[in-house]
Amino acid sequence: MLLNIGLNLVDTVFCSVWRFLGCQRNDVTSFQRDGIEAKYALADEAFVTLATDDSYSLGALVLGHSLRIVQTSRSLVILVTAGVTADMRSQLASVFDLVQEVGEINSQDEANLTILTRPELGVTLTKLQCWKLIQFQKCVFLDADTLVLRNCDELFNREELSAAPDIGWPDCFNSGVFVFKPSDETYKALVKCAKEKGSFDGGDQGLLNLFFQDWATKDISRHLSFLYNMNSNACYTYLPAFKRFGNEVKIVHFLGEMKPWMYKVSEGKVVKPHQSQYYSDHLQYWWDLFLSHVQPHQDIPSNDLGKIKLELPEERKSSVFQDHPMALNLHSRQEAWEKGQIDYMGVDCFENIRQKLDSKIYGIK
Ligand SMILES: [Mn+2]
Repeated sequence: MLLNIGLNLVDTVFCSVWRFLGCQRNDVTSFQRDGIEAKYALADEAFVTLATDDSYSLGALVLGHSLRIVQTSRSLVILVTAGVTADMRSQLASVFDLVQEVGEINSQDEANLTILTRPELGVTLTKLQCWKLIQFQKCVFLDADTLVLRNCDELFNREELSAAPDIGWPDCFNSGVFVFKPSDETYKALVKCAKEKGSFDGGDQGLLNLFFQDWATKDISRHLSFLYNMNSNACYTYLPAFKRFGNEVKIVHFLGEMKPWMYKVSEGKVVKPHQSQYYSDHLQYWWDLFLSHVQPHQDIPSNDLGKIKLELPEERKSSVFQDHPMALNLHSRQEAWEKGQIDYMGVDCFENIRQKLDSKIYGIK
């Protein structure tokens, strides 16, 4: 007993000194706690993300390191599903304080019963399981395709549900970054809402906007600044604002089909389909973190980076890794346009559109 208390004390003091020094965590021996990999006593607030396969886990690893670099004082948690391999889980455990499996089939769980009647909500309900992390008082959810540029621990001063407006429909919030309070009651109510109303966009964003439908009108303090969830494409839609505020951005969100890990990299530099200074800074930062913090722990030859762990649909596999990811096939490009996800700096850049018009009108190739 006394020995236990002593060991705990040593552990606590060691962790505090370790945190104070801001050291890399990878060097610390991990231990198992109740089947959960964890290294430290958890804080009562946490950043939470989710990975459903190994490619999103690469995003999560970079996100985790970006949070360590800005020296957050909160715990880092990742929810993983069966699609994440054991190797990847142990890598995740070197950055995250808690790697929590979710989405197991359990006939007692109402979420699983809901999936039986509404299979399209499967992944959505997986994300909602973040509300079950009731060991934490408050959490901030970050999509695995976000990247933290500056410390944003002040987000924990906000209440549920705080989020930034969605660039496509600003009366809705974007569910890539949100502040929430874990609670079994809220989780059950969300599942009930999913079952009864579904989601108007088929994903978690549509469902959460239904559930927290007074977000737009009730309390302005629940509106997070766009600086906490800046769509990495947005600088193109309102360039003067980006020039004015862009260097204050705290969290970048790589929306759209092309994720950072899908780009090619050559000698440490991202190969882009089109020149674009601002966007490329964020993309390059993502790759700088990947190359310095993630890749050294992967068994991937450097020229095969990002390829091996990716699990893309067959029809896209061949195209996304070409030098010019003119990539996405016509059907998915049309879908992306209809969803407002226009690849302004890639295949849909003005120069390409002009060339197409020229070729149609003047026959110029
Ligand atoms: Mn996202």
